[in-house]
Amino acid sequence: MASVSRVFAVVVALMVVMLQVSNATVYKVGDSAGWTTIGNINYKEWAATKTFHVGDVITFVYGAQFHNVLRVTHAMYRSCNASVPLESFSTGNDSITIKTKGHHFFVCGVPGHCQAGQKVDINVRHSLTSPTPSALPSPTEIAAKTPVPSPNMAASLKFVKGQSSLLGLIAIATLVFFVSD
Ligand SMILES: [Cu+2]
Repeated sequence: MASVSRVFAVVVALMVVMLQVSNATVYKVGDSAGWTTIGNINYKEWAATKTFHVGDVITFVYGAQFHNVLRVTHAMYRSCNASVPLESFSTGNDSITIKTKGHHFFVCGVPGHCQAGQKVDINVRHSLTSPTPSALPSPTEIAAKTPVPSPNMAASLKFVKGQSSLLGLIAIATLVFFVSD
């Protein structure tokens, strides 16, 4: 029984990870045009059609000899002053995972490019990982009600904590079903 529980705990943990991975969206900035000054791409318009979430990946594809990607503050974004960037990327194929809510400002640091419109504001309004403790019983409550069969099961319960409410609910429901079996 204990070994079966252990295997099941691992399966549930993997399931949660896979669900979370499948929820993350990869956005290529500028779509087929990429990160460029050619064609006067309106990156503000591009971003306005998207709903970004924490965990999504923003990809900048460009000729590394022509452009770069600098993460900057709002003030630097507005004034196109990229002299002290927060982060810089220059491979020509840069994937940046959005880890927090709010605005993420990026500009091209090549002189004149930001002024020409090569700048984008990634605004994350919602968060997939924000915990909603009131929406469902906490893992500790469930653990208190049912005997914990193995340390791994306890670890997986802890793992579930902090995931989105839906994923957490699925995992906890599955665990409860199994434990009460
Ligand atoms: Cu550029």
